[in-house]
Order: sequence, then structure tokens, then C-alpha cells
Amino acid sequence: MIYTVINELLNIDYPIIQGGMAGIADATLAAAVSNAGGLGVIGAGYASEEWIRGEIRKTRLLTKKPFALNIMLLNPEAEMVGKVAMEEGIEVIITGAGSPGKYISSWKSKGIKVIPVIPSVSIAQRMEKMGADAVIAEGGEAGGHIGEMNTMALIPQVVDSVTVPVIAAGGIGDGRGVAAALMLGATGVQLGTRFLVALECNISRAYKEKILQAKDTSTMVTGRPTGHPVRVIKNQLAREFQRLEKINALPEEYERLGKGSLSRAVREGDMEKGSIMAGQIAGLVGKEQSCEEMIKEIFYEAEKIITEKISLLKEK
Ligand code: TUI
Repeated sequence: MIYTVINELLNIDYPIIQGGMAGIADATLAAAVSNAGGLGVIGAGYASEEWIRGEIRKTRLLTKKPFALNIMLLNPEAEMVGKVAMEEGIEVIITGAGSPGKYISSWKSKGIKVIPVIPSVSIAQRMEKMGADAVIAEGGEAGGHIGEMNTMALIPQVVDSVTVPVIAAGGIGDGRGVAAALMLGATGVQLGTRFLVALECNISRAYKEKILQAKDTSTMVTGRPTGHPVRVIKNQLAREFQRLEKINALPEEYERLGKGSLSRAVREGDMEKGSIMAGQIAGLVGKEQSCEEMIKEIFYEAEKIITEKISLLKEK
């Protein structure tokens, strides 16, 4: 049994959090992960107040277990999302793509646990000072909006620089990744890409097939010059972004190209003009399973590996 401070902090059976994938992570996915013993997450992304409120209420009907709301801070309406979270009695807020500095004290005054995703040591330290209950250190292997550091180098440096628990994200897709994250000093993991092919994940068939067929080198990073690099599966849209980078295009041109592109992939299944966000571990994700099967399998593998390595040391 892998039992850490994260199980205690979040009142969950396995120290695993589902990525707050904007435009993807809804009540069905969040409830399935929570019912399987992990922490399910609704991804507020750029969604409307009505959608967010509705998904929170739906999740409550589908599970009695804890779940979280992910607030994406590039959203100019982030304050509204936080207000909905407080009104709806959300217990855990995970933030991404920016600093929750402006909101953290009001969220904490309502007893909400706040767990920011961070891409570097200095931002982790800043979040700890602001009162974060834990941090999710996310390496650039992850899908979607990413920082500069990779998971292998980021996790131990963050672990050494803060006293709050560190959850590892980016490049983790199975029990080996979980075991490695624990070895680096993390006490929990966050997975996104693997959950894209969960039976309970409501994305287009074409998106799921892209993940299932991906290989190690199938992703690339677009948008670096805009200050918002995003890891996606290579396609026509990604190559078009690459072309804009080469010609030093204006921010408006990136914006025009990116507008509505996630929804084109997620809802319409447009695999050429859509933004197929995914992490580098997509090459390892080869089968569709329920969230319960996935989580059980991941932790069975992690425990097996850790036990095998210990007995190997004893033998020598
Ligand atoms: O947020 C993510 N991943 C995301 S958000 C997203 S939606 C989107 N769509 C189109 C363009 C851009 C985004 C898709 N994927 N991961 C967590 C994450 N947080 N990665 C990096 C950061 C981050 C960056 C800077 C966190 C804090 C931060 O702080 C800056 C500061 O000034 O403190």
C-alpha cells in the first residue's frame, strides 16, 4: 500500500490526482477518478459560470468522495471561477498557468485547500509563502501549457526548497513513473495524458485514437515566443504555429490561429486544425480502461517495482 501525506491531506486512497485538463475534464471523469480512490478534478479552463456550477453539482451526485476544481489563471474570468468554487463549497482548488496570489487568502478563509501547479523552484517557494497546502511540480514533458524545466531535474530541487508536500507531474503514465516520482521525493503524482483514454473521458474518438497511436516523438511545443508554450500532438495546426515562429509573427496572429482550436480537437474530432494537447508519455499509453482499472494497475505496478528493487538490494 503506497500511503503518503497526500492521502491524509486529501482524504484519498491512492496519492494520485487527475490533471485538470481544460475543456476536457468534466463531472463524469472527475467522479470516476474520485470513485476509484484518486482525486478527480473538474477543469474550469475558459468555461462559463453555468457550466462550472453544473459540473460541480453533477460531480456531487456521482460521488461522495473528495474532488477538486482546477482554475486556469490565464482565464481573465478566474476571479469568477474562484467565487463559484466558494459558493459551491469546493474543498480543493488546484491552480495552473499563473499565480493565485490575488485570491489565495479569500479561498483559504473558506477552508479551501489550495494546490498550485508550479514550473520552478522560485515559484514553488513563493506559493509556499502565500499559504499553499502542497504544490504540483510539473515538468515540460506534460501536455498543454508548460514551463522550462523537466520533471527529473525539477522534482528533487523543489522537494529540497519547500516544506509543503510535492506532487510530481509531467511524463508520468504508469507504475514505473509513480515509483520514480516517489524516489525523487514526491509524495504524490498528477496524471493527465493517461486519463485522456479513460472510458469515462468525454473527448472525440479521433482524439483518443491519436493518443493510442502516438509514439515517443509524436508531440512538439508550440507558442514559445508568446510566453505561453503548449505541448501538443504534431499536426497541421502545430506546423502552422511553427511557421509563425519562424516569421516572428505578431501575438494577434497566434491568437487568431489558436482561437477555438482545443474545442475543434476535443468536440469536433478535427485532427488537423484542432489543438491535440498531450504529454510526451502518450507513446506509452496504449489501452483504454476505466479509471478504476487504470489506478489499480498503476499502483499495483508501482508497489511491485519498489518491492522488487528492495529485495534486489537485500540479495546483493
Ligand atoms: O496549466 C497547465 N496546463 C494547461 S492550461 C491549458 S489551457 C490553455 N490553452 C491555450 C493556451 C494556453 C493554455 C492547457 N494546459 N499546467 C500547469 C502549469 N502552470 N504549467 C505552467 C504553469 C505555471 C506557469 C507560471 C504556473 C505558475 C506560473 O507562475 C507565474 C508567476 O508569475 O508566478
